[in-house]
Amino acid sequence: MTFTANPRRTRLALAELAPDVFTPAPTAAGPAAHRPPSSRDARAWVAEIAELTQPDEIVWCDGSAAEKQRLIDEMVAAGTLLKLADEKRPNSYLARSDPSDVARVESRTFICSEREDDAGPTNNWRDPAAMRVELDEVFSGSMRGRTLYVVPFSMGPVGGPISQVGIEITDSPYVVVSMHVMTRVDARVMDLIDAGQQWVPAVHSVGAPLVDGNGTRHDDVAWPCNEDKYIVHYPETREIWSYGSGSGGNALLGKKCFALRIASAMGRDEGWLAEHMLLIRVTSPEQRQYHLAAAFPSACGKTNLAMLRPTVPGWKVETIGDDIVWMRPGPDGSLRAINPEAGFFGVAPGTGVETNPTAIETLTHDVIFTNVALTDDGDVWWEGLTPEPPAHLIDWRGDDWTPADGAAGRPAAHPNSRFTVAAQQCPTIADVWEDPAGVPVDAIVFGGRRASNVPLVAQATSWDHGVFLGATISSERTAAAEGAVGELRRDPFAMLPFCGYNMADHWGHWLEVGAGLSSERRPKIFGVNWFRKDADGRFIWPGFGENSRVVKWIAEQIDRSRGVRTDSGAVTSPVGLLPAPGALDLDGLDVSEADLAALFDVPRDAWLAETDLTEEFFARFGDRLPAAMTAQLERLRGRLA
Ligand code: GTP
Ligand code: SPV
Ligand code: MN
Repeated sequence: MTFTANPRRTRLALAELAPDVFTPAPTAAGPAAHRPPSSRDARAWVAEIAELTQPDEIVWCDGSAAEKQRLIDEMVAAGTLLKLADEKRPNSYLARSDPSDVARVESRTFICSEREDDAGPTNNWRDPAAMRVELDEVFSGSMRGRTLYVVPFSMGPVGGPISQVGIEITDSPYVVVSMHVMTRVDARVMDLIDAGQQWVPAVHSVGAPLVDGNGTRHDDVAWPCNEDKYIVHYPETREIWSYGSGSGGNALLGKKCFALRIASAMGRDEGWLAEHMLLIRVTSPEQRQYHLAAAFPSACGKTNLAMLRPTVPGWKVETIGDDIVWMRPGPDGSLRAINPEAGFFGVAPGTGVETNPTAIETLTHDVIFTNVALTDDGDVWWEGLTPEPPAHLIDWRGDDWTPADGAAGRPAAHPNSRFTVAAQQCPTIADVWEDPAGVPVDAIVFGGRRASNVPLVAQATSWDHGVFLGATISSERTAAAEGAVGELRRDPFAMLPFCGYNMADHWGHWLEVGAGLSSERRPKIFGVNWFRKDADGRFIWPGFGENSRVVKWIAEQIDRSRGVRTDSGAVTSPVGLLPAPGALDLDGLDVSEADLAALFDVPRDAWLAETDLTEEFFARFGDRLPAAMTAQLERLRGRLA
């Protein structure tokens, strides 16, 4: 393969893919420091990393089924994967991680921009030059005795106008196989890179060389990792370096590292958005279609809403994505969205026939499970899969487990145990899910896990108000990252751990992108909260399939904004528009008047107290805070007063 940069060839290929809807935006606007290193030589880079990490061999991956099976067979032989019973769960496997390597490590996630201010107060900033020196040391010889895999991948359909490409180098076959499922690993990516397309280099090592400094070879373990971890991003040069973890977002670098942290910085420079959102197509009984993108923090219900099975008769929801959405203004003034991923890395606990039957159907074959429990007949189990646990299990650590252990507070599956499965297997996947030009977004939804204060649903009164709703999300912490579960924290745009630049600039960028959309096609913005509790700690709203009632109201509000419906669907409140009496379809639902009132209660004193906390939070951003956010806060106070 020759290596000549020919950007024009790529441009033409991209435009051909979606000629009517989209012409690719020019790349590399902005200051020189932000210019992507599109001319970086991929093969020289691989050689350089191999020189640094000293693997035994280098394998270039092509994304083929044969390659995947070969790696799986090797991992089964090595004890990294356990094959599940074929008659129960064909072509499916269980991985048990090291007990210390079960979730994202936010405290070891770094944004290394030239200036600290560009990372902002919500990120761990490190000086890029100092970090490069540190990482050179850390990665030196880190792959001794192992194989270095070169994984060329595309986020979004290969060559699509909203898509991006990268190469992950990793010494973990579990990561390679997971990348096969979660991204498009494809040899054609090298053609795009050779043609001059910008690409993201991503280096990953589990940090467990098999040959030590003295040249002595050690046996491998089932889940190699290192106590010392680094998840490092250089947003300006679009580089990722990850060390010490084999787990999820720490190691599958196409996901949070690229598709959110690096892509958000690309989007800032190039006029688009990379968000922690699900994406669905909703169809009404009248066959009208709506596309919704919804941001919720980790383990707060994106997969559930992405696979929603409506309880409201005649309504249909189809899945496009469950974790990440890239959105670009289209030439018609709409905001067009794709799911850049190719699979789901979903939370297992709580996934059952009652809560998410679509996921259960998706998981019947060809799944990699991580840290769930093993049944005596070679299948998997986790809390919430069935109402009653089996009498005996092997838990996620590989130990015997009985329901008595569960009662004693030792779950059989880790709370952040996950399934990795191809999106194509989802029975509700939309036929447009791989459209390179994306779908036009009609509504953007922000949500969090809030036991109090935040109503079931509220509509923003303007784009700016919607950005304010996103900026002020707070949510109770979940097991998706290290930290105290249940503690309330600010999670603006559900992007707190994922924004690759100053969060206040992110809000400013949203304001700007919104202003550039046509007023008819600009999405409407909503806030939702499925998690409100009563005094006894019970969820007031039944949630799951019943969330379709809220989705229906959102769709009808879009109809109203377009003059398709002329009835009045909303009443004002200090925090936004709430469903007018009777406008939220509660037909056939057993919810008391008192509960309904509690779901929409906006307690004035508690909200005034929240505005004080918001003011404190906003103050952390100093003069980077957009004036529109302060104005929205003052207006909210005015409405509460
Ligand atoms: P990441 O993959 O970590 O980004 O998270 P996600 O947002 O996709 O998480 P997921 O959808 O898997 O969230 C699962 C958790 O949310 C489980 O604990 C579910 O029980 C809970 N959940 C989802 N929808 C609802 C709902 O409508 N009501 C209630 N009470 N819980 C819900
Ligand atoms: C999340 O934590 O938001 C996830 C899982 O989606 S991980 O990919 O591990 O970040
Ligand atoms: Mn996520």
